[in-house]
Amino acid sequence: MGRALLDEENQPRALDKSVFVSEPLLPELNELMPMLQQIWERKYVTNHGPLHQRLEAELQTYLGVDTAMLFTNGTIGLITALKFFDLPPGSEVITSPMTFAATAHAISWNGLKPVFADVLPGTLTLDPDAVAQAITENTSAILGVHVYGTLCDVEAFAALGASHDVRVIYDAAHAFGSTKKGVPIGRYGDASIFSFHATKLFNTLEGGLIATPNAQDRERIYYLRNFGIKSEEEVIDVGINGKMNEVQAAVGLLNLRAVAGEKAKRRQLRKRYCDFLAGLDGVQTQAEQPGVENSEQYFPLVIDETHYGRTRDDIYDALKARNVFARKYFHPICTDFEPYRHLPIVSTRAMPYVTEVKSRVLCLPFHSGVSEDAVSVIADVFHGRR
Ligand code: T4K
Repeated sequence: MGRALLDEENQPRALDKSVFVSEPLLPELNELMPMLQQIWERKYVTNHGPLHQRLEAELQTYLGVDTAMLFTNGTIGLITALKFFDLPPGSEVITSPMTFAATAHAISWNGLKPVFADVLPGTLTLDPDAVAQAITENTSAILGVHVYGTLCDVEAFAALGASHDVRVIYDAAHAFGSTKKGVPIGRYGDASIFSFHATKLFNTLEGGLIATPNAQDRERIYYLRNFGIKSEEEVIDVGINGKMNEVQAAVGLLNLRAVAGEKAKRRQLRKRYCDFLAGLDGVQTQAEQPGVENSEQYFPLVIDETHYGRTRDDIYDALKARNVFARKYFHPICTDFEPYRHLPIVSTRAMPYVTEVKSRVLCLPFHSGVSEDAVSVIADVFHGRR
């Protein structure tokens, strides 16, 4: 038997077309084109245009909040939200290291000090006991992250915020449309910031939004978003340029109508994944949270080599060899990055749980573009089949 044939036989079954962790939900071009034509005819392309106004109003209703302010991306939304609360310069904001770098950067960009606290086994969200331990007289806010769409313990943080007189803010980049006991997630805490990046369930190509449960927040956030301009001759605040343009808004208006369908497909995919992962010792799927509507943003796993026999990296590499590009979100964690490397992680344990779990996390491709064939290739990898 020729060597070439042997090699071919030894090759794993790979997909012809690569599949990525995320794939943007995009409107049909025939629906988008007439909207673009209108924008071109109006020649009003940004600065709170009519499509921007419509999208903002629709999202305020969809998210069930009293203030909903669109932003050009989630990071500028986070930076602006922290600015909005006028936290004392140099004060401490407690957050999770298990997040995208933007969460910590937004704190630093405001001249505030990020303080990292441990996460909970099971949910991988910020541990309220570790946060309580991290609170000092210099703490001005808690910035929880609904990581992967798994919700923080919002009741515990409300209690901590009230008893220590600190703000409670949520990075809700992954929690679009989530509810807890029927209450929209943007109604918890002082503010929640969503991301509408292309990789998010609901996207405007790039985009973001600050939501708050208070209607009176709208006016100042409006000024902060637009250089602090009140009139042609008045600038009343130290604002930034955080405006979303009309093309982003047009994509958002169309995508908002498609979100329910995309979510339904992701729920089916979640079930397919859970079915073949069930019974695999050492492979933990996302925590089920009773009374919570999951945002269907990510499908995270925690892979424990001691029980499963293979590492997270073994699986990542095996998937990659088959053209399946899973991601190790969020490893490295923030404290592995140069700007935050010197900072400790406050924990109730001798060794922070996040430093153990970081090398076990993996997000599988999670969107309607994941074919049945891809699911079967991924199942083969987890079950050690060629
Ligand atoms: N807070 C949290 C907790 C966040 O996760 C994020 C963003 C933010 C705050 C900040 O929000 P934004 O300022 O971004 O609105 C991606 C996204 O760029 C980022 O938005 C997201 N979190 C983060 C978790 O993921 P990368 O560096 O992983 O992106 P990239 O380019 O590697 O894309 C991932 C995969 O998605 C690619 O393998 C292919 C696919 N993809 C990507 C893009 C850009 C597409 O199919 N089409 C595309 O256009 O950060």
